[in-house]
Amino acid sequence: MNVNIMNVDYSTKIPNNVNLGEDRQVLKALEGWHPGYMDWWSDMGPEGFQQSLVYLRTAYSVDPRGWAKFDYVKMPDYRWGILLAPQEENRVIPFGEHYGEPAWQEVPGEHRAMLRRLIVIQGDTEPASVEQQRHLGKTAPSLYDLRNLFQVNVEEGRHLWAMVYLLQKYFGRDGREEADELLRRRSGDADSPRMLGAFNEATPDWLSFFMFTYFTDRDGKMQLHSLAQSGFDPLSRTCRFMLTEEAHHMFVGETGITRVVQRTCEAMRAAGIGDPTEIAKVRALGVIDLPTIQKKLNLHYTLSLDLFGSEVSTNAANAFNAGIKGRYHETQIRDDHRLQNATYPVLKLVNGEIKQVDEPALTALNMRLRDDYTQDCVKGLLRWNKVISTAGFDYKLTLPNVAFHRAIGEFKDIHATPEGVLIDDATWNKRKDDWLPSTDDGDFIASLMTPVTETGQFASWIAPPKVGIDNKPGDFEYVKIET
Ligand code: BYC
Repeated sequence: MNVNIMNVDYSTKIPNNVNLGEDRQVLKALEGWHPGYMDWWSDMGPEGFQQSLVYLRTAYSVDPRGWAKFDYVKMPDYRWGILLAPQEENRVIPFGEHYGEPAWQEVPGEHRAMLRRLIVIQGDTEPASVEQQRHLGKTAPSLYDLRNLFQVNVEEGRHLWAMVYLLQKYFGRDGREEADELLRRRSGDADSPRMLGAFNEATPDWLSFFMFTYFTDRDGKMQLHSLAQSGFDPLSRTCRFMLTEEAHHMFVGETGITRVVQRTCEAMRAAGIGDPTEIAKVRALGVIDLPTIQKKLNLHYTLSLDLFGSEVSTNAANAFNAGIKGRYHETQIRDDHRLQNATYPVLKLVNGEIKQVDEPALTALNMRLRDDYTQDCVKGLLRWNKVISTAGFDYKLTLPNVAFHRAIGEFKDIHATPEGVLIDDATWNKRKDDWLPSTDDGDFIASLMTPVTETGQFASWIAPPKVGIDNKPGDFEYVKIET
């Protein structure tokens, strides 16, 4: 591998490894977009803390062995840049009608609209999550967590840059217009919302933040993996590098939930509580009871399932046929990579019952990706349940049935219990607070969200992490707060 290709050029205003210095037109377009981005960051990025020094990791190379450097940075000075994984020599399109043909270095004209739409949707989620999380700094349970929040935020900002680069370099004037629109839409705005459902929901507290980074960022992982297979090579390379950053976001979610569960179990043991469903007693200890954690999990998992689109989708089939969006780990799958005659089992509503039906594999690609996602989600649940059982409690966190609480796809018009039993509207209305966070649950969690800003200290409801970021000691000052 050529090391020069991997190292990032910091000589232009926009750090990059795509030779922007010699691509005057795109550099100019990006420099033109930059002030609008900075305005957006100052209006919609983390509230407060913009003058604080944050111990952040910045990418300085795309070499997987050592791509990041840690240092104190003020967030507005973070070097957002354009970073693509190195070009693979002789890469071919790994699926669809163009299977085996050389990967495209330019946008294939016939698939231009579809490609642009997928890039815009991906791009739209990145700033949306920053907007959803902007107020969380005020209630961080520790400096360690505060730093992780900001790391996630600056990287989502960089992922927006990544998509904007593709739009501006490869899609001419309409690409530039889409890039501007990405800064105009706002999460949850009545007139100009973000494009996908989950990105217009509130992230009201830190438990939601951890659930979001576990479940919703994991949708991001699956979608990025599928786009990393794309026959459009610049998109593939962009997504491959984004995935290296994404891993930390899911780490934040997984370990965050582990630490909440651990703290709850420790507190219950210390107080001699044997039954985790004695909610009032557990809450009196200043920790979040396991049934409420389960409700938050139900909410964020199902919102994230909706992000996969309909189970049966011609959009998905077209994108696959065109060689634009592949399957998770496409190149490792042993089949013809065209799926002309294959079928895939899909859960559908048939005569008022949830039934498994074989559908053409091509139109069932969203379902397949969603199944891969669910398998990936289970790993965290095993870890959290291990913490609970090791502490001696008989309680298990579970993933709800895919028919439960859905707004997209087969089950959007019916109600089901988390176990997948179909129920009528009246039963749903009566029971939904047993399964999803209620106003009371929200108020209780909000009551715990008092900020902790002393080094090495943690809020009552969360255990400290096992190790620090960049191997720093427990009392490390991850954020030097300036107001
Ligand atoms: N909300 O054919 P269908 C991330 C629309 S997260 C609202 O079933 P398709 C991140 C759909 O657009 C990953 N609308 O869907 C995480 C279509 O409309 P049109 C983001 C929805 O196209 C955390 C119609 O319904 N990346 O990176 O097969 C922090 C029929 O849809 C929704 C991507 O999603 C919804 N949930 O699949 C930061 C990758 N679902 O066109 C970042 C790019 C569907 O008929 N996107 N609709 O008007 C895609 O691959 C696909 O567009 C989707 C939908 C998977 C989203």
